[in-house]
Formats: sequence, C-alpha cells, structure tokens
Amino acid sequence: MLLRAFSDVVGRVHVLTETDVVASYAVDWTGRYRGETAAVLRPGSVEEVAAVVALCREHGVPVVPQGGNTGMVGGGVPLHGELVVSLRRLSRVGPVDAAAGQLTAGAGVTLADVQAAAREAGWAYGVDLGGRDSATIGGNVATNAGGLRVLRYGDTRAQLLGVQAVLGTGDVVEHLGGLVKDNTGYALHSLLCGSEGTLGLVTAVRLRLVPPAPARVAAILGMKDAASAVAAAQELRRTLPTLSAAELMLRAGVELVCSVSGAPPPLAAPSDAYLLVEASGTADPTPELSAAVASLAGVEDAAVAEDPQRIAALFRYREGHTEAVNSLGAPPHKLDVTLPNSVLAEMVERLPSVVEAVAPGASVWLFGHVGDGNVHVNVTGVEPDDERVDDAVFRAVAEVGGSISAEHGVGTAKRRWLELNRSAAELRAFASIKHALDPDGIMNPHVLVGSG
Ligand code: FAD
Ligand code: 2HG
Ligand code: ZN
Repeated sequence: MLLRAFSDVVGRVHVLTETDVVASYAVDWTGRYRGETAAVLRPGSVEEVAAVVALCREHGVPVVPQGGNTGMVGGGVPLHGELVVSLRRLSRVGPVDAAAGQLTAGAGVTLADVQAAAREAGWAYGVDLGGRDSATIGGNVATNAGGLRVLRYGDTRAQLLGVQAVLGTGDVVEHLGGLVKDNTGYALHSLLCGSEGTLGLVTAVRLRLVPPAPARVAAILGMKDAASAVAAAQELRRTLPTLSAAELMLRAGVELVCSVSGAPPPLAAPSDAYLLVEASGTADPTPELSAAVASLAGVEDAAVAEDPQRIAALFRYREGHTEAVNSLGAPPHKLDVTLPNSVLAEMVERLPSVVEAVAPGASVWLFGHVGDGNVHVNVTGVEPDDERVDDAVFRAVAEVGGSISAEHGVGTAKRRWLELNRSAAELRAFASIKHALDPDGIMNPHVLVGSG
C-alpha cells in the first residue's frame, strides 16, 4: 500500500523491491555491515525527495539516505530494516560559474564528475579520495569527507558554500547563491556537512573551486622507520609550501598491495616505512621538493615521478591499501583516527601492541593521511562483531587527545564510543538539534546521535 504511494511519487521503476537488486544497497563496501530493506526509493528531483519525506513522516517510516555506498562506518545501509533513499539520480552538474570559481552539483554527482566539471571550467576541486568514481558529492558532504589533499585545501566542509536539502521536518532549505561572505545566521550547510543523513537529505551543493596546480611531482620515500616518516611529513609541511599530499605506508601494507595488484615493489630494496609526498603548483615544483627531501633525516631511498601516469602509479601503492586489505577474506575492522602531532609517531609505533593485547594474532595494517595526523588502523583476523579491538584502539587514541573518527564519520560503527570525544553537554546539544530538524526521528535513526 505504502509502496504504491511511493511509486506514485518517484515512478514504479524507481521503487526497487527485487531481492537481488535490493541486496546490493543493504551491504556496505567493506562487507562488515549487512542489513535488509523492503525497498530502495530513487527520487529524481528535490520535489520527489520532499514528497518521499512527507510520506515517511506521515507513516512514521525511517529512512537511510544512500549515495555511492562507499562509506566505511555502516551509516548508509539499512541495518534496522529502514527504507533506503538513494540520491544517485540527482546527477545534474551546474550551473558552473567559471568567473567566481564555483559550481552547483546534484547530490548524486560522483566526486570524479565534480572534479571533471571543475577542470572543464578551468578550475580544480580541492577534495580527492580513492573512492572518487563511486562516492557522490552528497555522500562527501554528509560525511565531511577528507582524503588526500586536506593539508592543502581542507576537508569537504571547507569547500562548501551552501546546500539544498530536505530536512526531517519536511522543509526544503536552499542556499545556493554562492556568496563567499554571508553572515546571515546559522550556517545550515556546515551543520548538514558531517551530519551523516541524520538531519535531512542533501539534494544539491554549492562548492568553491581552487586554482589548478598543473605542475606536479610525486615521490615515494623509503624511510628508516615509521617515526622518521611521521617526522618527515611534519617537517615538509613547514619547508615545502607546494606540498599537496603526505601519506604514510608501512612495509607490510605495501607488500600486500604489490602481491594483490601485481605491481612491482616501489623501491629496489624494501623499507620499514614509506612516505608518499606530492608537490604541485604552477611552476615545476621538482627542485623545491628535492631540496626539501635532501634535508630530511631517515630517507633510505626515493622514487620520483613527474608525468601523470607515473604519479598515478605511485599513488596506487597508497590508494590500493583499502582494496588489498578487503581481499584478505573476513571484513576488516576500520578504525580511522586522528592523533595530536606531539604523540603521532609514538602512537603509530604503539597501536599494533594495543591491538595485540586484546586480539593476539590479528593483523594490523596502518596507513593514512599522516600530514593531517590521520591514521587508518585496519585490523584483520578478528570476527566482524567482536568489538574488543575497536574499544581498545579508540580508548588509547582518546586518552592521548585523539579523535575516534578523522574523516569517515561515526555511522553505526562508532556510535558507542562517541562519548570518548564529546562531552555530555555537547551530546545534549546534538540531541536538541536532531530533535529540532528531525522531530519524528526518521532520518537515519541509528546513526551518530540516534533518535532516542
Ligand atoms: P554513502 O556511503 O552512500 O553514505 C555515507 C553516509 O552519508 C551515510 O550515513 C549516508 O546515510 C549519508 N548520505 C549519503 N548521501 C547523502 C545525502 N545525499 N544526504 C544525506 N545523507 C547522505 N573517505 C574519506 O573521507 N577520505 C578518503 O580518503 C576516503 N577514501 C576512500 C577510498 C575507498 C576505496 C573507499 C571505498 C572509500 C573511501 N572513503 C574515504 C570513504 C567514502 O568514500 C566517503 O565516506 C564518501 O564521502 C562516501 O560517499 P558515498 O556517496 O559513497 O556515501
Ligand atoms: C583511504 O584513505 C580511505 O584510503 C580508506 O579513507 C581507509 O581503507 C581505509 O581504512
Ligand atoms: Zn582516508
């Protein structure tokens, strides 16, 4: 009955109910989070999204918004039988304002298509990440995605000038004018950014673009140990103004990527740790990068790439980690944390023993955006629902002033530990905001703050 009402809104063909089809929307990218749903709704306009929300409110039906389903914290899949609202059909790019260096994109546009549209307009988009071909800009905004170039351009929130969204109240809010300075009250776009679908459905976004930096050089530095790699990244942030990425990898992870992908080792002899660095600008940054690298301690060897194919090949050693770890069998535990700079090196060394203490024999894969203090701690060899490892790592990180979620969000995976980072007063404020914008508690009710 209700499905017929949804069909009247979005069209029968966009209410998916066949078991096989729906199944792919009900499991997350890692395979750790698997749910079920009666239907996937695929609205094609903001009006249809608003009508879907109105029906859900009327009938008290909870929904999980979904974009590219590349999220890492189980926030975009129906773990409690919610309906899935897929925003992927909102895939229109434009208008593009080349003079202002801004563009508007529907929530369902992939990150890669946003980047391409920026390029066509003579600009660039500041956010990049490995899931670019599937992840949507709506999902990026909902998770406040970070990625490879945060140290240069900031996270998704820093690119966001406005949004159009259907709130849990059923209201459509739109602020897409793109004024860079606009102090006319609460920044709803910033609030929705990182809200993980708990306050409303983002339907379109207004983004600022950045000047292109076409002259690029990348290098993989073989480092004596992880501490040297961390220290080198910290030093390069100060000495290399054109630095646009600084990524940590360890020997085991690089060897795994090579064995899964068939790529040759990046350097003639293995190093215990690697730092992938990129510098970019309008003039060739190679001399500047070489000079900065020459003054670093602990560099054992280096491979440098200047043409786009070779640069992409070096980045594949780092970006390939996610897929390589997933190929190992049982889904990994993905613990995406940030650490204060002062303890970053020490914690990178210590985290494997934190895991070992609660899960002897488990494998730990450490890599990440070390220039931002962001380490991805992947653990394999532990049952998906055994949370002892998650608990031990999050507590160790929070104890030294770190965050249990650097860039992936809280989702359902980390909800239990939110109080490690957020005070009771902050959580009360979260609950008030949630109640104001989603009074029926139907917007992703089991994610982040929950509706209770
Ligand atoms: P989904 O996975 O579909 O959803 C994610 C969350 O956002 C869910 O809570 C969902 O309910 C909500 N949501 C989605 N769309 C909307 C909408 N329109 N309105 C309201 N809520 C919505 N992330 C990083 O930050 N940095 C990285 O470097 C990075 N690299 C990755 C590499 C790989 C290979 C993969 C697979 C993932 C990576 N990710 C990374 C994680 C992921 O790509 C990001 O979290 C991304 O922003 C999710 O976008 P999505 O469209 O797939 O969202
Ligand atoms: C990355 O930086 C992503 O590659 C995914 O954020 C991290 O696989 C992960 O844990
Ligand atoms: Zn990442």
